[in-house]
Amino acid sequence: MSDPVSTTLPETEQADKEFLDDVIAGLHRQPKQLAPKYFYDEQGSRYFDQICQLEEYYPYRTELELLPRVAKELNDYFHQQTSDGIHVIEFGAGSLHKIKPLLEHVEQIDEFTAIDISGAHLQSACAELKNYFPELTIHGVEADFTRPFPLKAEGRVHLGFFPGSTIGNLAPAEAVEFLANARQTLGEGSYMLLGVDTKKDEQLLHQAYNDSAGVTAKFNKNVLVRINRELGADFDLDGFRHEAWYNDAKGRVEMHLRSVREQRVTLGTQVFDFAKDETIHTENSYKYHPHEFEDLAAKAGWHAEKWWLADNQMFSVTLLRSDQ
Ligand code: AVI
Repeated sequence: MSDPVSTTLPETEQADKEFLDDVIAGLHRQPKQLAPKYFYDEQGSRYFDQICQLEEYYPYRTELELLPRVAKELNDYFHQQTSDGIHVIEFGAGSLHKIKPLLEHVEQIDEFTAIDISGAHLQSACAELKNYFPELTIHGVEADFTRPFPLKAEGRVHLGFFPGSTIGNLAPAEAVEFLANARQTLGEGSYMLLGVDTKKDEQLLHQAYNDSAGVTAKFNKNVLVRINRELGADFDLDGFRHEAWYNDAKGRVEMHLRSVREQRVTLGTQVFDFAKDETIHTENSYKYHPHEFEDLAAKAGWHAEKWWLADNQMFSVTLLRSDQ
């Protein structure tokens, strides 16, 4: 019998070229920007895991506390819908902590595919998950989860899983595109379960993205460390400061790296000039009321079947069903 933990490796060179092209294009834009997916090299994934353990960063633990209730109700729901086995596909899987309540409570799940951009991190997480659930067939796939992805298994019930409010890191139009692509990947009659951060008191949002231990600042700056190391740029790390604030009009937390002085950065033959106080916009984290999210998902052909709200209203989980 073959090992049920399998891996698909990407075209590394193509990924490097895309990283280079995106960084150059992003730093030539006005205002300058970098895509948040580039936070997640090995070190960046580690920083993110540390963020999830912080007292101030409520999304991780609030969702984790909510998921067992969601999973128990989902178990009843799926027993009413189908007698078939369920294949869960997690997009942007990271450390695979969130899937555990689903695997513990939804009895029909017999196969799990984890898709993540950070391959090394994913493999160790898949191996660890296998220790907890030895009967489960597990696939780890290193890929950009925002793109359509060919699923091998046909004729099964597919449940997409996208926890952590990672959908909030996409602009609304991109989120609709992602949900439409996911619908294409998962196929007709499929389902999707998403964790979505809610709108809330600005002060709580501010604290969550400006933690007192400075981990979020390291996470944010790590993208510059990565650009220096992998692309040979010469960013002076002390020349940039982490900043994050809630943009009420847009309903999102923005993260930026602010240049503390006038400076020049080079990357190969490319030259980027920074004015004092100019920023690189590194991340958006959109927050949605459940009904706002329902409307967004509808634009991608999904129907909101159920949603759950944490007791303190700080986080929501929505089950979508693909419209026939
Ligand atoms: C992964 N994502 C949902 C996190 C968020 O809250 O937007 C990333 C993060 N950025 C700063 N802290 C955490």
